[in-house]
Amino acid sequence: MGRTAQNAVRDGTLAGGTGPVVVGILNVTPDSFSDGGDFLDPEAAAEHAATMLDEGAGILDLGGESTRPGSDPVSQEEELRRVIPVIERVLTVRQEAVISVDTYRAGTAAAAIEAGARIINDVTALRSDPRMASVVKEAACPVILMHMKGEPKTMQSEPHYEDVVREVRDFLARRAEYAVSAGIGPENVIVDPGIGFGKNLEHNLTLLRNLDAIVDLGFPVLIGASRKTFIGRITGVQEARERAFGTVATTVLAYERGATFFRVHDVRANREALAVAEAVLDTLRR
Ligand code: HH2
Repeated sequence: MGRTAQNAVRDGTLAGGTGPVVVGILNVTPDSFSDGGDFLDPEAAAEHAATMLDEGAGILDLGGESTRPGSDPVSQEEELRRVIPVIERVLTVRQEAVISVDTYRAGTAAAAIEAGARIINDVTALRSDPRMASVVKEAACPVILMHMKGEPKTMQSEPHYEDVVREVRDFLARRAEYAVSAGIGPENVIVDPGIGFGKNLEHNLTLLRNLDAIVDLGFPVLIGASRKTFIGRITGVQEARERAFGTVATTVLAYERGATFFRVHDVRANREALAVAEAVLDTLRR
């Protein structure tokens, strides 16, 4: 697929605008690393969703299971119990909301789509559940394919790569090829290098620095660096909620290198930074 291909995912119209898209994180979990327990109640979740939309989120990414390093999986029943009422509540309050669901289970994805979700964010890139590709194909919806080395329980214990950029790029190319061979439209594929998923500080920085190698695959790129540990390591900010400033640096640099989607907790800070970056770069891209 050429870099110039136009579609609703690539040009941002899926998210109600054009240009870079802020994906607001809505974790309906008791144990997420930076906002665990804040939005378990559908009412509180819907309120936070509305705030993020008002602040400029084009998409809301809703997750019912934490994938932070060391986390344990939950059952599908529990995941559904957390996620579905929130989708319903958010769409009651804001019919226009574009909701993505962060799940690697086909059953959860199907139920979420039925409830009104429009994007699937699979951090295992269609590797966990053999039925996931057909659920996405049937729904003809966009899917985010993320790179992860290992699994959340153990992925941060000394991850090793010969060449992190090449390995992540080749992995994403293979997973995109698999998705397309399973009948998913290439225009619905979004790729994500998986910042912090089986990567140490140097790996994360190398990937961000060389993001153009991932962008060159020809698919829209999503970056999820928000409040992650490596930002705390660099800035010395221990409290994850306080890492918005460092996160903004990753957003701007990734945007400059060609990423389109920015999965973040702090919507306003990232939206405003992107608006300024966009205005500056626009003079180059015209
Ligand atoms: N990061 C997290 C979860 N889902 N999905 C994509 N596509 N890319 C990411 O980088 C990504 C993701 C982890 O962050 P968070 O949701 O804040 O934490 P937790 O997994 O603890 O809920």
